[in-house]
Amino acid sequence: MKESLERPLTALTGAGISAESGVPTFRGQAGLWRDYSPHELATPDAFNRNPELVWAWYAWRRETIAGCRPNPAHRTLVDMEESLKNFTLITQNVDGLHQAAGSKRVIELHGSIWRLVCTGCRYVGDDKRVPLPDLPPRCQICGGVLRPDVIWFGESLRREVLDAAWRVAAQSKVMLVIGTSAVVEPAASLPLVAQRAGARLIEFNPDTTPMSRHADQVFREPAGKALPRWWAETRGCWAL
Ligand code: BJW
Ligand code: ZN
Repeated sequence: MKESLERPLTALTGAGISAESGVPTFRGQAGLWRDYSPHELATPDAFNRNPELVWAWYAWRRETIAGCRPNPAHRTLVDMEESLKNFTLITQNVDGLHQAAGSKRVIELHGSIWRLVCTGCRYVGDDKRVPLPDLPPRCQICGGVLRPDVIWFGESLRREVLDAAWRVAAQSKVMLVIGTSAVVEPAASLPLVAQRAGARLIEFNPDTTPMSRHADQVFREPAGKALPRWWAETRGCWAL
């Protein structure tokens, strides 16, 4: 009997899942934080001090991401969503590549680089233009400075987004932890929440992370290779 039929499967993704698409990760040898300081670019203070500098960095990243396409790991998660009754994708990524691949239900913990929010009137809207005509971009309603709708260090995640992710984690029976260094809180706690509630953890990451010692199974390979293979081998065990 397929005992796992109705068991909720959850995936938590990080920057590593987009690495094979050409999107730089944050940490590690080729990571963004090697050449750029998070304190100068990814905090509300940094933005208040120097919005031009922060926007130059985000404009460059938007341009880079715009030239990237989803890879087999993103597409495998689309197949999981389309095939399974009970699958949830939680991502820390702001690049939109899960949606570009075709994932419809994505919990975006850290927001989206393709959405802007006004620091004046709080207007929020999608803006996928690359390049943006003016930097920093301005709000059409109040003239205030727009910022990327992402979560910076020291900022709280949206309450409803975090609650949803926490709930899903606590109900998971298997959580796939894919391409994250698992050091940024509160995202890094989600696999442990799942495990404490009885879930099996499966990590897909070429490198060791603080999550590795908790994982029940580890694939030390690029996600674009290991995830499609894992899914091809196990999809028959899940309710389709
Ligand atoms: C591959 C691969 C391949 C390569 N296949 N894999 C509790 C304890 C300690 C600190 C804190 C805490 N609570 C809060 C904090 C502070 C802070 C924090 O966690 N700091 C730690 C770093 C120490 N957290 C926060 O500030 C958060 N807010 C918060 O908690 O609010 C409440 C609060 C506030 C203040 C004080 C206390 C509480 C907000 C965190 C926001 C993170 N923002 C960023 C930027 C988003 C916008 C943007 O993109 O511009 O989010 S930082 C950056 O890190 C980004 C990512 O989403 C996030 C996680 O990174 P990720 O995805 O794991 O990427 P990498 O690069 O780290 O790892 C890539 C991995 O892929 C590696 O392992 C590779 O090996 C692997 N890989 N190729 C598979 N082919
Ligand atoms: Zn405004």
